[in-house]
Formats: sequence, C-alpha cells, structure tokens
Amino acid sequence: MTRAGFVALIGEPNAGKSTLLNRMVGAKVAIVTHKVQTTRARIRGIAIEDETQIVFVDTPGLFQPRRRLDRAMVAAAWGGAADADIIVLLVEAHRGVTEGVKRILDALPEVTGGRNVALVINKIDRVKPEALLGLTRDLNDRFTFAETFLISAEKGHGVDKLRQWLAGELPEGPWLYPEDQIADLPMRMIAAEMTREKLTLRLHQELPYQMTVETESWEERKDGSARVEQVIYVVRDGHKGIVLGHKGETIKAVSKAAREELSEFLGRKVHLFLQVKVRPNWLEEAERYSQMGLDFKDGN
Ligand SMILES: Nc1nc2c(ncn2[C@@H]2O[C@H](COP(=O)(O)OP(=O)(O)O)[C@@H](O)[C@H]2O)c(=O)[nH]1
Ligand SMILES: [Mg+2]
Repeated sequence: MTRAGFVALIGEPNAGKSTLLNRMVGAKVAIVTHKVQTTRARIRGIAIEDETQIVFVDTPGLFQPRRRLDRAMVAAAWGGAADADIIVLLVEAHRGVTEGVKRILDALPEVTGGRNVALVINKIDRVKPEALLGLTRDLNDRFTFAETFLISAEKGHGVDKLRQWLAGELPEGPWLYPEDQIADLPMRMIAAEMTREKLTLRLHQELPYQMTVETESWEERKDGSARVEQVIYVVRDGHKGIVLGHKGETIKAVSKAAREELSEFLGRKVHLFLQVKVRPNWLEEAERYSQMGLDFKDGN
C-alpha cells in the first residue's frame, strides 16, 4: 500500500524552509540565501520514504507585508498551508519565540482546520542543547503541536526522523508524481531562480527585492546543449548600472555562476544570455506575478 500527500513548510523568512526542502529532496530545487524573502512562490519538492511519496511545499516566509509583492508572497504561503495534509512550522533555535513567530501562532488555528501541525526547531547547531528544552516547552504551551523535532537542516541532524514521521502521517493512496520527479516547477522557472539567487548573493540592501528574473526563451540545440535567454527586470537606471557592474563584471560573474549551476543540474552544456531591462512598474504588473507563479489580485 502506498501513501502520498503534501507537507507545507511554513515559518518566518530565513527559518530554513528552503534548506530543509532541498535536504529532503536530496537536490537543490529551491534557492537559498542568507537574505530574507528569497523564496517568492510555492515550490514543490518531492521526496520518497519507503512506500510514501512526500510532496514538500516550500513557501515564502510569513511576515507583515508592505508592498503588493509582499502580500502576494504571504498569501501564497498561507495558501500552501491551507492545501497541505500536514503543516510543518519552522522556528529558529537561536531566535526563539519572536514577535513574528507569535503572529504566525495566532493565525495558525484558522488555516489548520484540525490538520496536524508539527513543530520543527531548526538550526540547533547554533545553540547549546540545554536551551532547546525550554524553547520546546514554551512553544508547546502556545500551540498543540502533533510532534516536535529538533533539527539542523543545514547539517542534516534530525532530518531522517522527521521524514519518517511525516511519511507515516500521510494518507494512503497512489503517488502523485512519477517516481523520478523531484520538483514541480517548470525548468524555465528553476533556471530563472538560479540566476536570481546568484544576483541576490551579489547585490546589496533593497536591490534584490526590487528585481525579478524571467526566462524568455529556451531552445534545445542539435548538439544537446540548451540556449537560454533571460531578462532581469529592475526598477531604475541606477539599478541597471549596479547589476551590470564596473565594465560588466557583476553580470558576467552572475552569468557564469548561473550557467554552471544550470548546466550541472541538466547534465549538459548551457549557453546563457542575460539582459537587464529597466521597468519602473514591474512590481505592479500582473504578468510578472504569473511568471513567478503568484496570484495577482486587486486585493494584493
Ligand atoms: N546554522 C544553520 N543555518 C541554517 C540552517 N538551515 C538553514 N540555514 C541558513 O539560514 C539561511 C536561510 O535559509 P533558507 O533556507 O533560505 O530560509 P527560508 O527563508 O526559510 O527559505 C541560509 O543562510 C541557510 O544557509 C541550519 O540548520 N543551521
Ligand atoms: Mg526560502
């Protein structure tokens, strides 16, 4: 008898949701940076535990939204939780019960509707073991979690136990994806995310939040390589200059790093072409949101 279902990973920005997703899947399907709000859309990564197919849904962080993009991201995160069989709330061990965590706990009962919520205290490598007991107790006093796990998504501690438990909780039924599929995200989008990760790692302050990357064309060539064209949208001329860098050095480095990663992911040669476009209003354009896999509503 097989089992299958969805597990939503929710938590504050930077809690380690994407790191955990990649660790569970065993491949990098979601981009990870040290900056908050890296993940914008819902990304599904698929893991197999014995007879169970676990579809992990990585979500944007839950935080107090200010802009339209923020609101669309937070809506996608709660939407991911509402659709899942099990919800996993990640809390950072060294930060504990922050105002953000309290806000999430307050909002949780409304979306769970009786479904199991597991508490995952992540980044245990950053604290002394003694600190974990108090935090576990405090959080369990605030919400009735089905189970608590102490893990380090980065180092891999505690992750196998979590996966086994999740597998046992999912409903019986046929698998939802072919057994060799590891992500449910179009390749064009994965490729755009890879470039956005490289940009985010090199750019400072607000700029990463004011840019987006789209794959415009993808051509399979006869020699087995792929020719990929992407556009980086920024809001100001000044940003374009920063993205290009002195004598084009920044964009060259980004392009090289993204091309190498994409090529390794695909297992074949990639020709990547990046173009920067100034689009002062992209944050208000419906098309940009659908490219990111987000809903664009009047409300957000
Ligand atoms: N020390 C430590 N850092 C972690 C761990 N898990 C994730 N991180 C780091 O936390 C940052 C945010 O991770 P990310 O997965 O992007 O968080 P997300 O915003 O919740 O998706 C990155 O710099 C990760 O390398 C962990 O278990 N231990
Ligand atoms: Mg993330």
